[in-house]
Amino acid sequence: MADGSPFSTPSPVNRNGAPRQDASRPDALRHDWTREDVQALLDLPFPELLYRAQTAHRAHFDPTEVQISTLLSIKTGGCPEDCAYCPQSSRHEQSVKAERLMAVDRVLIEAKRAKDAGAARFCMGAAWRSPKDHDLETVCAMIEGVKGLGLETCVTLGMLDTRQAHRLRDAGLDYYNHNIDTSPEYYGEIISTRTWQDRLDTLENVRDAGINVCCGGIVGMGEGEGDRAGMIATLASMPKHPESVPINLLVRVAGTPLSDAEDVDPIDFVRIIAAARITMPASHVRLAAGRENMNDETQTLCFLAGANSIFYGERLLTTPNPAATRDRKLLDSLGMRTTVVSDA
Ligand code: SAM
Ligand code: DTB
Ligand code: SF4
Repeated sequence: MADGSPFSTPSPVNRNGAPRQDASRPDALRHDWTREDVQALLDLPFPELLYRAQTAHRAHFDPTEVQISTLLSIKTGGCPEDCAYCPQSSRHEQSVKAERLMAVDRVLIEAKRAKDAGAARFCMGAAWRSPKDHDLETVCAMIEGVKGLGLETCVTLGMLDTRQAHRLRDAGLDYYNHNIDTSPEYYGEIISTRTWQDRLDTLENVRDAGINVCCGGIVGMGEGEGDRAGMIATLASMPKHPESVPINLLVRVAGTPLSDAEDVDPIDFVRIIAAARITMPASHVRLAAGRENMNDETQTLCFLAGANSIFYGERLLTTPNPAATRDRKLLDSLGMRTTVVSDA
């Protein structure tokens, strides 16, 4: 019987080989995405891929709305890990100057500034392999203070054990960011001082403590297309999808081993955003680092492919991000708005 006849059983894949969405349950979340499934999405004709991504996006979100988060590096540089992309590793020939953990009152001044500029979430990053107990107490005081301003909180502090995850939960932490960065197969090419399993263990500790998970990765580190599919499949087959999925375009920093990494084709980057949106339809997909080197047209395609979150403000952790005025102008020109923050 010809495909498409009302009497035929629908094939589990469409004519391009991509898995079909179950039309009777358009909102159902799948947790069994394989690398091949994701590759089939990446291989779709671009208009088909974007249509699928927009359909998934609209089933869960208002496509004109963008969540905005502001980043602050609360402990910069001097990190003992050797992540090849990162300017904060002390193992690279050149790295940013190591600083001490910021004082709580200085962090709160920055958080208030971010709130006044319209951020909904304040994300604090520390260049640690894992936090020491007395530093964790200071971070907990930051979390309590930032929440008191009416902002959502996110921290990224490296590896956590169960006890540390519970301590952060008790301080009221909303999100923990811990990226898988790439595929399991490529991980060892990028980082040698910890394992893929270390990463998964921390994610499990965070999840079990009841904290929302922010987990994504980086595109542009010399990985193959299969690694990109493997990264998205890993995220999308977690028992619960990360609530936030940051997709970073590598920021190439002089002195890091990846300073000369090849350019990423912008359309390939948009395809990754679309695959994240289709496979994790109810999650916020963040167009994260790398926007400073992206034109407005590519960013617009990312929004059309389902990105609904950005980092907002002149700095990421140690590198520049587009000026707030440029972002406002872009969002205004697209008729898009940012998620409103309620007052504390
Ligand atoms: N030290 C902690 C850790 O790695 O878990 C937290 C801070 S670390 C800077 C947070 C994330 O920033 C990394 O996992 C990586 O995904 C991202 N990142 C770091 N350097 C980057 C770069 N040059 N370009 C894009 N993303 C980067
Ligand atoms: C994420 O996925 N990207 C952010 C945040 N989580 C912590 C960090 C981007 C860092 C880019 C390089 C820098 O500014 O140092
Ligand atoms: Fe350290 Fe995090 Fe940078 Fe890796 S990504 S070197 S763990 S700060």
